[in-house]
Amino acid sequence: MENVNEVLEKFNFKGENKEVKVFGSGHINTTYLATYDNNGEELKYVIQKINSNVFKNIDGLMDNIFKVTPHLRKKIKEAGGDENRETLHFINTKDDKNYYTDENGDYYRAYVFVPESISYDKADDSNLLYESGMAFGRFQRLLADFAANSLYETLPDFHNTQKRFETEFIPAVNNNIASRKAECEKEIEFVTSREEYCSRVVNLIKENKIPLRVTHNDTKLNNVLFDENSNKAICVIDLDTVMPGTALYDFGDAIRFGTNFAEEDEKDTSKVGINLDYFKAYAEGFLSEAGKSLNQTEIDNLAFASLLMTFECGMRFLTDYLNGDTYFKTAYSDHNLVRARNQFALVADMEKHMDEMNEIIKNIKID
Ligand code: ADP
Ligand code: GN1
Ligand code: MG
Repeated sequence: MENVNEVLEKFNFKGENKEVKVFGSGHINTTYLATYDNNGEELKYVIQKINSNVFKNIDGLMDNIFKVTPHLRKKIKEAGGDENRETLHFINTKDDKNYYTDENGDYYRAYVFVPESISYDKADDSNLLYESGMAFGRFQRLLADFAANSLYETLPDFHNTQKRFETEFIPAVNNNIASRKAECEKEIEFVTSREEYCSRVVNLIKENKIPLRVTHNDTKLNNVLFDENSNKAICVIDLDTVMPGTALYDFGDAIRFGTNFAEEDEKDTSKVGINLDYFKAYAEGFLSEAGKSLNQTEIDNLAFASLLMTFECGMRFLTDYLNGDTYFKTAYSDHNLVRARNQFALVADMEKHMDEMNEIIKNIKID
């Protein structure tokens, strides 16, 4: 497990280390859970090796997190919430830095594990969707008065679908670096025949029809912590992509992941589809917190954004497959292709249900 024990010693943790193990199911960073004994009291910390292949400016990224989390803490406290539980609490190194660089040039950061919390890779009831919708809606609301221009853009054009199509997907197809193109002709055709989707939200931004806000940009269900006893959402995690974005990205990406009948890498695509009850539950939760701040164009595009974020993610998995798996962590050789096929099956199902999805949004009262 690399040199994680050495890494632990660099941080200001309380007590004596008892155990450390690999943890979580994110596709980007490597996450460890360390248990400490502090004079009989059990304390847990999360340590993450930040993926520096993905994130090029670690100072900028950590600076964002150390700006955003105190803001959230203050707002949560003012509203009478529990600021220690409802936002992440990062720990500095012993020499007072917000991350540690080891001799290999790898970067690590640490935060307190929220006691009695759990995250889900797949929902088993609509309440989890309602709760996560509230959590991300609230997150956006609490950051509405945060100066967006003080944030470093950790991954520029992260959800610019048009740019991803033109500058990443098409070159990946043309270059065919990993010689995998022949086995994904059908999937390539799926994307190219839907190119028109890519510019729709980008154009709404350009035309000033929807505003940029401070958003999370990676609103997967497993980026929300739940109370393991009550299943109430506690807080939003994975803050690496908090930067200016649109409400549509946050809504759409959550629907992509949380409402799929199957997990994101289910191979049997006949199991993939959108659970409309979950869609309704998430929309109700999200709009109960963020609804009042959205304009009509944003509301009118929530259903389409769900399809777009699913399409974009499928295209990113396919791009990575064509490039030889250099971005997302994979567990087996065609993992990214399996993920792409899964996302495209979900896109196709959303296309069938788009009218119902729009109708569900229309019928939600925002007050
Ligand atoms: P990544 O960028 O790799 O997705 P995350 O910050 O999302 O990194 O952490 C990876 C995973 O670890 C999460 O999806 C979640 O499953 C788990 N995780 C992280 N922090 C906690 C925590 N405090 N409590 C429970 N699970 C956590
Ligand atoms: C990655 O880090 P994680 O696993 O929460 C990715 C998201 C994708 C998602 C697909 C920084 O999210 O954009 O939607 O995988 N994060 C980054 O599951 O690229
Ligand atoms: Mg994550």
